[in-house]
Amino acid sequence: MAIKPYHHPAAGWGALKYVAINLLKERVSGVNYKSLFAQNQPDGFDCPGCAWPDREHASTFEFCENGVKAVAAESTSKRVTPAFFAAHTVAQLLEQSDYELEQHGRLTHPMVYDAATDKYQPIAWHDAFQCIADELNVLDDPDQAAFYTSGRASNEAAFLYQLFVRAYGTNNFPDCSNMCHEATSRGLPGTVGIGKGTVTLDDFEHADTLLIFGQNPATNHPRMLGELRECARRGATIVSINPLRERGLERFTSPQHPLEMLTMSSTPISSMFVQPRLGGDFALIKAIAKRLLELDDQAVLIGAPRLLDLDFITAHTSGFQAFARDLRAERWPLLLEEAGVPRAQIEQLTDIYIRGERVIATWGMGLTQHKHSVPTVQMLSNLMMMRGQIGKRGAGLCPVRGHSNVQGDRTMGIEEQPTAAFLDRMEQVFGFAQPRHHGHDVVATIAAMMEGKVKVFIGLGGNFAMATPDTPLTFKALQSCELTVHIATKLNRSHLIHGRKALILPTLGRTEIDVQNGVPQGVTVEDSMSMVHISYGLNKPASPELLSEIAIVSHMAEATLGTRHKLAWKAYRDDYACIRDDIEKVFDDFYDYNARVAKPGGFHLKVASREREWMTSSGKAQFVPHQIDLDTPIRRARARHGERLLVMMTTRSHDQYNTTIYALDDRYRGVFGMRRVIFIHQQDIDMLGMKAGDWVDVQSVWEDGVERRANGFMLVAYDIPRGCIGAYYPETNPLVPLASVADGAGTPTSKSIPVLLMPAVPS
Ligand SMILES: Nc1nc2c(c(=O)[nH]1)N[C@H]1C(S)=C(S)[C@@H](COP(=O)(O)OP(=O)(O)OC[C@H]3O[C@@H](n4cnc5c(=O)[nH]c(N)nc54)[C@H](O)[C@@H]3O)O[C@H]1N2
Ligand SMILES: Nc1nc2c(c(=O)[nH]1)N[C@H]1C(S)=C(S)[C@@H](COP(=O)(O)OP(=O)(O)OC[C@H]3O[C@@H](n4cnc5c(=O)[nH]c(N)nc54)[C@H](O)[C@@H]3O)O[C@H]1N2
Ligand SMILES: [Mo]
Repeated sequence: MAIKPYHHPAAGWGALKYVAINLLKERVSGVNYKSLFAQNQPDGFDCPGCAWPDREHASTFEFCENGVKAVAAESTSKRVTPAFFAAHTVAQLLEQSDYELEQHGRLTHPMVYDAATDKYQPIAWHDAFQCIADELNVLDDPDQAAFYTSGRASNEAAFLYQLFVRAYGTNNFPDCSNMCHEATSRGLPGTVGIGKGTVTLDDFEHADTLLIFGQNPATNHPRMLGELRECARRGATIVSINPLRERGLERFTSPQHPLEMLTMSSTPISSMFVQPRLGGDFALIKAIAKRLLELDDQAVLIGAPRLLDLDFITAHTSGFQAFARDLRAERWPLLLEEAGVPRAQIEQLTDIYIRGERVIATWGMGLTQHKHSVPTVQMLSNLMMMRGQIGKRGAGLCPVRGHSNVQGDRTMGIEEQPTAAFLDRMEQVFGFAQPRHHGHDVVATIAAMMEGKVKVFIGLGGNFAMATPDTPLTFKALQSCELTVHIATKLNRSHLIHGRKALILPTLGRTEIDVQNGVPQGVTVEDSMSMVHISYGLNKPASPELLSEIAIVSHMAEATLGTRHKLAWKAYRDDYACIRDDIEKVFDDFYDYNARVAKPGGFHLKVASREREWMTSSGKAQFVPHQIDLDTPIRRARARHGERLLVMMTTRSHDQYNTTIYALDDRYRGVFGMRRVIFIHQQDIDMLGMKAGDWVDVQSVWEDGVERRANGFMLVAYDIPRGCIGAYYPETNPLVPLASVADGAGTPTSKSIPVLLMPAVPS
């Protein structure tokens, strides 16, 4: 265990060394090395690492540490076999850490829980499907079941899953997106009409200014750094807006550029770092908008060129007057206090924004996991609309998604609030009535389980128990279910926190060859920039028993629905092209689907806002004013506890993929061999009367009388604003109250939890 500040550029030799030492030699002796080079190639597989797109002409291997880790984790030679389960009770497995559970390797056989022995035992696939069907068919109401999706599921699997679930009769589709970019998906339709980003990679080649909000790309989207490198070398201005000064956004050595590697040189990435308080982005963005309006007023007075893009505002938007009125009325002191950024820096940032002819704003979890995330995303679109920075080359909105197909899953109908138009179309194509009332998202699903209203949980991938908030409560919720089912590649804690009956159904990963009827099948995904492409696995499946997600979903559907609906489940699983044929019938934008994905690079799905078509009720892009919320749980908690009240963000370390812990280091933040740390300002450590290296317990401050604690974290002095602290997820999820969600999106507020720190009680 050590804390050693990192002074090198991101990526470079550090990344190569990690891969060489930790992965290739020791952990994944069985990996098909070829597969590491086939990621994101026209004839290879889509990297399961993240949703950052690839250059269409990707023909050379792009080295990405994240991608290598994801592929290696899936290609491990270790196996979780029936013998493994026979040797461990569930109670014994629960003693192991998430890191240890991950290390056991790939699941090989369908397993069913046996309460008498507290062990999982093998079950025949047919019996597993029958068990699911029996449980689903005895429920009083289809709404008593919930169907979770994690964002690795392919378009085809997701489409079949929603078809099955809607035929069964519910819209209960909690998905990982509910915890991720939901604020983007709910916020953007109100301003620009569609909940997706407006840029493609081509725009990165033309942008002169990039604003990076709340993202840590060196860890989470390393290939994005390659794009930022090119932008920086062209002279574009890159501003990093993040309470943490992320080392990975300072300098970057590109593994793609041998000279840079050999000379150990690097490219500076961000030219300016702005460090708002946690959740301060809303006020910061609004402050920039206000400053811009003030400068435009001055320009009018002196007869200088206008700073607002009046042509755009007039031709394309509605609501500007009301928005401007609200900006003028907003108080500077409140904006400054809330943003936590000095006025001089806000002015500097406004100047940078105004100088930009072509500006891209990107954002990640730093914007989307707060109470006011929907207003924040909308304020950012307002700001971009003021200067017409949407729907032109080199400019636009760029939410950077996480899971490699999380955007595609939503496109395919994994949506607890489906539109009437979509359901009408489903009804037309498939000829049966669709459930019309909205279903449960993640948080509502947990609440419904607690109330006994959801009794069956089926998870298509993911790790529901660990990814969700309020861990002890979520555990109880899952344990109160009649049946829990997990379709998974690797063992995780969700499989151990089970209902009265429980199944683990092992499936093929994206890197594996999926042969149906003697023909290798491809599946398609949509990346963060709406490019749809096909992916073919290359590795031998981890076990001959594995079924593809598509096969599992179609068998569950057949067993459950019987002859109730005439759906072509067998044809779908025999030839995935048949699924795409039906997807095309439901979504016009997928015309000629099979032909178009067969082309290298695939195709771009139309995003109306990118073309300045506004799918809002007014038919125009909409300015939406928002005020600072003065009555929040955090403000109330601060009123009670004063400066001892700290706001905590939960984030990812370098060596984890969401709930999967690959290793215990966070290289760029200088943390080695440990995860239970708290990043905190030195003056806050002093304020607490403690020292860096001291151990603390954390307690959240919420208003329901429930004690939420996470114990045993070491204080690490860090460059983070006062009053704000950071720690890793999922260890800190017990601190996130289930009811603490983003207004209008339901996303757990994982980046702003009011907490108190106290000296650790030795256990
Ligand atoms: N290696 C790896 N890759 C991944 C993942 C992984 O776990 N590991 N996860 C995938 C998934 S599902 C996702 S969604 C993405 C997540 O990728 P990111 O969006 O980068 O998510 P986080 O690591 O949670 O970090 C968010 C960043 O936001 C900053 N931040 C926190 N609060 C605030 C705030 O209030 N304002 C601002 N401006 N910044 C803030 C943090 O300091 C941190 O730098 O990555 C994907 N890729
Ligand atoms: N406190 C806090 N909580 C958070 C976040 C945060 O920043 N802070 N981030 C949130 C975000 S952005 C997200 S996206 C969620 C992530 O939530 P999830 O998507 O539910 O979690 P993952 O850890 O990505 O899921 C990993 C598991 O998926 C399974 N798996 C992997 N590949 C495949 C596959 O190809 N098929 C199938 N069927 N299974 C597979 C493996 O069994 C693995 O153990 O967590 C959220 N939770
Ligand atoms: Mo995510």
